[in-house]
Amino acid sequence: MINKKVVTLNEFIIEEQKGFPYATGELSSLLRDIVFAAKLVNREVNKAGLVDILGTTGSSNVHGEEVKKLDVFAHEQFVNSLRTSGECCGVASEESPDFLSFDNERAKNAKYVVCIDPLDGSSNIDVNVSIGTIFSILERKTISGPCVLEDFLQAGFRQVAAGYVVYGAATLLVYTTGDGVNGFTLDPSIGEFCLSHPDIKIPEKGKIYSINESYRARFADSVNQFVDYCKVEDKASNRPYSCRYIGSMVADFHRNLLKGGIFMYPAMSTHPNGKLRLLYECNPMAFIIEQAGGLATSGEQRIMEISPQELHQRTPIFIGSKEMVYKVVEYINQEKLVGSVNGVSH
Ligand code: AHM
Ligand code: MG
Repeated sequence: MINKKVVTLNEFIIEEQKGFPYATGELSSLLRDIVFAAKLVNREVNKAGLVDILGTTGSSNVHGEEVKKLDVFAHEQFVNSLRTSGECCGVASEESPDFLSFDNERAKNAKYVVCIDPLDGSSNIDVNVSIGTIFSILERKTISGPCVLEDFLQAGFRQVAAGYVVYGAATLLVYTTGDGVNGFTLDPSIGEFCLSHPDIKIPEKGKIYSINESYRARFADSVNQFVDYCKVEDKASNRPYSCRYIGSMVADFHRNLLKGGIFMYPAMSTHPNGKLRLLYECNPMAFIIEQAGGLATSGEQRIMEISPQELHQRTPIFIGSKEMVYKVVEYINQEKLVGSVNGVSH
């Protein structure tokens, strides 16, 4: 049997850095700090089933310590790791209404800010179904001193790195620094992420569509027409496509990235901007999908070109295999055209 050399994430990051002769190592170091926190979160996620034995959240455990909700725990791990990293001057987290600015001397002059959803897929946390962490790294706009809101409010095409961790049957980390997408599986026996999915490319033609169809009555007609199109029997285009929806963006996205498909969280009559957040859910996934050869749009424009106005801004999203995204946009544009002809706007 050929004994293939295992490439650990650390080795990979160092190799990748060598490709940039002027790299200072700050980004590599920041990535490692995020990965370290992810390992701590992973350990806790794996123990989640034991809460009934060790104490329910909000109560005290056998050690007399308060048992924290997992999403709060995850937020604290990432923030602590980034605060002490020295490479990050502030964090915007789904778990915090305002961004956090780090005031220690090294952090104040650090080059990067991080936007993060520490534990996404909240409805799945208590039921042992895959959840994830999503992160986006931006170079700050200000030069030094405490970070400000404008450092975070940058369009997605300015991201220098983005990634996610899926805590599933195995724990995987997928990330990009703008030079392709690579995936690493955590080997729990050695505590290292090892390269398992080099240079990921999403198939151009997918066969999976992921959407919460229970909101059908709230979607635009064009979205429903696309979903109906996915269900039509047609040998030539391999339809009907399969519907798969876990309700954890990271898990749904990850499956579609590897197998080919589209994930949608559209605008709804009740939520005109959909549900998902631009800075730490949609932008990082859009960066990854484009690097893997796919597309991400709000239906109106490329996700990574949206100019953010607020930290927790939401946007509708259609993301995945090129052909499927083109198709749904075709329906959306058709609806707009008909609307403008009839003097109705959607
Ligand atoms: P959360 O940040 O509260 O976990 O919500 C985000 C999650 C996504 O992971 C998932 O795609 C979506 O919410 C599912 O929402 P819904 O239950 O409305 O389909
Ligand atoms: Mg979330």
